[in-house]
Amino acid sequence: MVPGEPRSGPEAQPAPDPDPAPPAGPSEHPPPAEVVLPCLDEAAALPWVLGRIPAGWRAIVVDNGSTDDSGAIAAGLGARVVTEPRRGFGAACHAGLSAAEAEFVCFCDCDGSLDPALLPPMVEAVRSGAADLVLGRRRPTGAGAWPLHARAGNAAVARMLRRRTGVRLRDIGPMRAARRAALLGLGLTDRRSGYPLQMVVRAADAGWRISEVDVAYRPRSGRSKVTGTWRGTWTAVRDMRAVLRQPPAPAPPPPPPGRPR
Ligand SMILES: Nc1nc2c(ncn2[C@@H]2O[C@H](COP(=O)(O)OP(=O)(O)OP(=O)(O)O)[C@@H](O)[C@H]2O)c(=O)[nH]1
Ligand SMILES: [Mg+2]
Repeated sequence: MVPGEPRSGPEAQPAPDPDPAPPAGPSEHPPPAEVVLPCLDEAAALPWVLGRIPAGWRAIVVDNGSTDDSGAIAAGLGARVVTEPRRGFGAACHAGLSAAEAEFVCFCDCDGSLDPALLPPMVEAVRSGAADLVLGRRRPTGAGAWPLHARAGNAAVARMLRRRTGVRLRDIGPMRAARRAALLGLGLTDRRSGYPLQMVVRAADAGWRISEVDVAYRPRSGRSKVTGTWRGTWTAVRDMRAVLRQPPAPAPPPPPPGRPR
């Protein structure tokens, strides 16, 4: 069992620590799991998101050029902050993965739409060998959490993924868990909106077992950047199409070690 329980309830808003610990560097004893949180101007959501990181785990907030003090706020709340000046969701996610040290790495959006407290069972599924990659299937908690055009686009991508790889997923969501070394072995190259899809495609090509679990999807805090804007949606669709056009990697890396055969 991977330890980890939420430190606070959904309504809790932990106050910034007045005397925060210095950001953690390379550790002799890394935590059992780390949560990579790509972050572009998410000051409003950070207190809740970081308050929901399971106890004993570490948050890696990847500051992707924020101008709202997100990096300082995250550090003040005890997160490890990694700075990635190159814009793009994939650039931020990959900087976090590259900086991570734990055996298990999770990804979660940093806008308050997804609850990191739901991650421990996902990691446990990987640890136990039940799956190699676990995705959170987003279940909107109400109107406004997930605009219709974004849901339709996502469903279309899921259908294309199935045609391309045979893998049946109902959502290509951003919340995930897998082994760090195995993720690095996928050699992901996309640094924009195609990153999450490329991860699934390459994992499928490599014979990973991919599963999904339901996770609540709430209206984000702060200003929408992707699904709430035409430009963001268009860019995401273009990036994902480019990923699906890529031929399978010639010699896919073997499935992650340590799983029962
Ligand atoms: N869009 C975008 N998000 C980034 C970037 N770098 C980091 N992020 C973070 O990536 C996460 C996902 O981005 P979101 O803007 O929530 O994308 P989305 O959920 O598809 O759409 P909205 O919530 O409607 O904006 C958030 O935590 C962002 O702060 C970037 O360059 N672009
Ligand atoms: Mg969002």
